[in-house]
Amino acid sequence: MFIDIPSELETALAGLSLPPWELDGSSPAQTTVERYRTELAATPQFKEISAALRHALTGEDGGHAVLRLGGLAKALGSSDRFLRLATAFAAEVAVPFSPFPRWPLWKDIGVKIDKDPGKSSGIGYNAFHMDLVNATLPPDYTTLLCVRSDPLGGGLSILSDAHAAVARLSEDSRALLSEPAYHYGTFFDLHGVGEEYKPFPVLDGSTSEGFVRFTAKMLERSRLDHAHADAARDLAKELVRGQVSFMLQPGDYLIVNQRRFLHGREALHNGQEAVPVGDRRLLLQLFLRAPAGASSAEFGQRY
Ligand SMILES: O=C(O)CCC(=O)C(=O)O
Ligand SMILES: [Fe+2]
Repeated sequence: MFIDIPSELETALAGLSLPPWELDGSSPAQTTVERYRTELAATPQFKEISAALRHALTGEDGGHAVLRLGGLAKALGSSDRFLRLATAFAAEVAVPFSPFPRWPLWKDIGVKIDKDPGKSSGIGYNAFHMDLVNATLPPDYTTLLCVRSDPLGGGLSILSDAHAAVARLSEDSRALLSEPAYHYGTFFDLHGVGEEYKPFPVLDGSTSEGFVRFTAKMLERSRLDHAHADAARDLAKELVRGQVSFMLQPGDYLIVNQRRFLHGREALHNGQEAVPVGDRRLLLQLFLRAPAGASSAEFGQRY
């Protein structure tokens, strides 16, 4: 679901000078959010684009969107001004926050040759997962802003409808996935995402809006018993069967509703060693929390 910015709106947005955001704890302060909202609301066609964005994320069959901010990225460079605009769009969807107390609001995902290739900023296949899978309250949305694509042409983004994949599984697999038999990763110094959930069930038995608490990375990195691992492998296969893939271009802003879609990334192209660090793929990541009890559509209409 790609959302283009009409040129009239693009011109108006490029002309805004949003102030730097103030933080209140780990989120932008309310004064900042209101200022951003007011400024954006005054631009032509903004309301339509904002509504389209929320519909893509929360409407029936929705769950993800790519907002194409490439024109603005070109006009503004990857400057603070551009990042403020992206933050303002994010704040239209839900509440931006950083779960990592010592890190800035936006976290760099660069390319590190020496890292576990299957993890964030590694060079390999980053298998289907949700972010902060082992927290009791994972972020409702994970968002990735593309600064640079892989200059060698790898690193397609992959997405899959988690509930659709679950619906294709056998009852036996679903029953196993509903048991608290799964665990993954560490939980350290995190903020605003509840507590460590260990062991967790992949399916919490609730509605279609419940998280499918899954990461295919646990198949290789966690010790799981045979039956539960097999069920998880079935789900991983169905996710791949239902996947869509696309290349994020500079300025593309991918927003994923983690209650509906799982995400990942194909391997970067071979030969990253030869690419200067400053030319390698670079994404910026930001997490969003939907206000308690409100769908995002309602959230947007309140302002
Ligand atoms: O590199 C990507 O495109 C995705 C990274 C990711 O999913 C993560 O770091 O959690
Ligand atoms: Fe991720």
